[in-house]
Amino acid sequence: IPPIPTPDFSQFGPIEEKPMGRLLKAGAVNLHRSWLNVPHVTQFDQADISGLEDFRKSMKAEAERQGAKLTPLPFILKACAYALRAYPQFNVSLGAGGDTLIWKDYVNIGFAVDTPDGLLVPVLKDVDKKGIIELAKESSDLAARAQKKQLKPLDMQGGCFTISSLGSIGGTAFTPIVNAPEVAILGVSKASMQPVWDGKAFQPRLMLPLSLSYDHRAINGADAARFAALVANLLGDIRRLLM
Ligand code: CAO
Repeated sequence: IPPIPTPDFSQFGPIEEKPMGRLLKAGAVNLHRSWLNVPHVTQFDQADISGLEDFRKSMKAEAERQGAKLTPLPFILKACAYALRAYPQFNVSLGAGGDTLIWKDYVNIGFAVDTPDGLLVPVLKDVDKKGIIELAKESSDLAARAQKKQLKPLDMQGGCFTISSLGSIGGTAFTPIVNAPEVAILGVSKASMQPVWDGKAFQPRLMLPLSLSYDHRAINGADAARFAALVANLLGDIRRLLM
């Protein structure tokens, strides 16, 4: 790879060169490795979360009494766990030689946490077996420990899939980098009210943008479209999670 030139920036204005922090350096290595090794494609979709938001808001006080902050994240975790079981080709890693697939019969999902020192990805274990309140509590606890640099190595290992949620900040879509050796990652952007045609008229609906990046060596585009559509359908009517 041709190196990027580093001119003497000081000839254009004042500068200061500082070492990168440990976390930033580790993140840079991981992201660069994934970017160079994985042929990425990103599939975009959107979920109508109008009903989910009504339900979430109606459950917030009850969740708080149980010690949980109910954000959209635990519902997204649950929908992804369901989709990973429905489409197990997303719950794989490529074998060392690149000619085998390692299929996993467990569903652990990491989620990106933005900290002042860089990105951390704690992993929730057995997401398919846990309830929404439990997932809300565990994800808040892991995010809080990530902020305080109290995560243990085991808290960040064993992930099958990652969620990167920028929904509390903004944006309409982005192209997340697969967290290899996982083969897919779901980016979540900010939900917004959109006019949606119901066949007779436009209705105001709360739409959540989803960006699913995947390793095209392991997953084909049609399956990615199916996976994203399933996640969108599950979030559109969370009663489907019981089916
Ligand atoms: N659309 C609209 N609002 C959203 C939303 C979405 N997609 N997702 C969250 N929100 C809302 C929440 O509901 C909450 O509002 P209420 O208090 O009214 O319910 C508010 O935004 C704040 O949410 P939060 O940030 O406290 O909680 P979270 O569960 O959404 O996110 C965490 C937790 C750890 C994922 C988040 O704090 C974080 O660090 N995100 C950044 C991840 C990141 O950097 N990714 C990039 C990686 S690649 O460089």
